[in-house]
Amino acid sequence: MINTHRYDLNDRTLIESCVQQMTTQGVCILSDFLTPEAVEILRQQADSLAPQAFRSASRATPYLGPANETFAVGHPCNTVTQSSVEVVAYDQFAPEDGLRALYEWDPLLEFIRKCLGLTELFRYADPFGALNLAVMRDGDSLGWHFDMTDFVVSIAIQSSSSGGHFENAKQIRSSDQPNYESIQKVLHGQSPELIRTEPMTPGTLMLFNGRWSMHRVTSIEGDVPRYVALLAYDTKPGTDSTDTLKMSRYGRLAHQTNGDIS
Ligand SMILES: O=C(O)CCC(=O)C(=O)O
Repeated sequence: MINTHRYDLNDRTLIESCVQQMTTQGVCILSDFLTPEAVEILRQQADSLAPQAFRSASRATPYLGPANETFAVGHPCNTVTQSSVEVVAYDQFAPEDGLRALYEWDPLLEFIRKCLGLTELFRYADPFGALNLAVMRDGDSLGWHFDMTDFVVSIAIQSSSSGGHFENAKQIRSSDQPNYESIQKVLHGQSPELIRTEPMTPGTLMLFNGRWSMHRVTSIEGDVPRYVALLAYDTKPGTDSTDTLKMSRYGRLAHQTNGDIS
């Protein structure tokens, strides 16, 4: 599935360049990471999986919480944006589905670990959240937000006919600089110079640190759904998400059988 003519997963120069991009830019785009044949297979499988996706909608600040009205009107902590998306959860993929095979393939895990400059990396232990297919249809969008995690790995599978752009206000804040002023300008459309559109063409693998870079997906237009795979990892083994997050994103909880989480 991987375009090994262009990307040798053991190539140290490639890995060093990814580490460098992640360190300096917080984003690393590997276009044509998958072969066109693989993208077509994944697209067809996504078409079959998409009807099972769970639809959710939310209104939240860029920090993913409710508006805090003790801040002035227009302040990022008091500004909510709308998001809506459908998600196919990890447990809804068949073992032979291409995306699942790719996610469970150890050399890819190793490659991503090295590109992130980490000594250890584990697949996420959330039975729903480890691998997601995000399906966005006409009118769907993801509002400006920061992620709660240091990195996200995504693979673009299908673009919508129009809209659905991944916009990024790159490294707009840092651990010691909340930079509310610039964030407010981006939120209110007053700083287009701070925004770039990441080229998420089908087959692209993107490594992204969304903790410091505010990002969104612009409104989808047209009948062709946007498909993006989200591959989740953690630096610690056994990391799971909360029941609240599971209920809001997947509409259900993992059920208990024989004392085991399944
Ligand atoms: O769909 C995408 O490209 C980005 C997804 C995203 O930003 C998120 O799930 O937080």
